Amino acid sequence: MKGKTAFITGATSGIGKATATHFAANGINLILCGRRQDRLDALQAALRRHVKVHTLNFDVRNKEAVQQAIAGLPEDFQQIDILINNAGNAHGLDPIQDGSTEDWDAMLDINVKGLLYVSDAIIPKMIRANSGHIINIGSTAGKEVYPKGNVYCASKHAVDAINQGMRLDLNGYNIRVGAVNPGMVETEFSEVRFKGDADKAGKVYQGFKPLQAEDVADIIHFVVTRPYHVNIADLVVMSVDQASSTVVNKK
Ligand code: NDP
Ligand code: 8X3
Repeated sequence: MKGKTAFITGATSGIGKATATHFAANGINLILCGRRQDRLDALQAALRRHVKVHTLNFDVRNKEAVQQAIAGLPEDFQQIDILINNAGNAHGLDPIQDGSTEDWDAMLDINVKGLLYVSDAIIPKMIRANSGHIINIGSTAGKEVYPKGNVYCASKHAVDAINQGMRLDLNGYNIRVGAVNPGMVETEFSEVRFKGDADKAGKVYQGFKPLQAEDVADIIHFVVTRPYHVNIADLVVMSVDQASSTVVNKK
């Protein structure tokens, strides 16, 4: 993998940032994406002593911005060997009858359509190269539905379906496609879900040992470093304290 290039969406925080850091330590060049430029700059400054790093600032909901950013990549970063479709979040945790249509739009536009826009711009490059690896970050929320999870779970079930669809349609092009589906990971995820309410967000991870972003990054690195003929198609990972979306051994 040393010397290959990875394109990571949602690299400014959590799983994406930890994956970027892990990849850099292992010699993988990086295209880091997100909307918070200060964080992209700080990460680039920290990692460029190890590998080549390019940053792209776009909102995955903006199809034209996604296309322009990827079309304008400098020569050195034109070949993308690994795509980590990671950008995403939950917005709200409400019964369907009380849900906000703005939250629903955000989750479907970012987690589903944004993932598709980025993939649409990168898959042709991989087909031309007859090589590539796409990792879609799903969730246990894409494997089961939990109370009040409604639309977030729907968005992650869509990621599960898209992952399977990509693998079927790209069969024959020598492109690996797989999903990594984590359970609860202690990142900024719950702060976003609860719209900045740090107390509420903190409580989600109290009383048990949740996964850390670095745990997931380590697994993603394992997935990309298997021999090329080995494609990890679908992987679910949870804390030892978690058995399902609703069964968590909290003290
Ligand atoms: P974080 O909130 O820590 O990170 C989310 C990342 O997504 C940020 O880098 C953010 O960057 C980016 N992002 C969000 N919205 C947009 C947008 N509209 N355009 C571009 N980038 C965007 O959460 P996690 O690291 O936990 O989440 C990463 C992925 O993992 C998500 O897909 C999430 O659903 C999934 N996941 C998380 C779990 C958890 O418990 N934490 C468990 C299972 C899956 P910026 O704001 O700078 O744009
Ligand atoms: C994030 C994990 O349990 O909040 O995908 O859905 S959960």
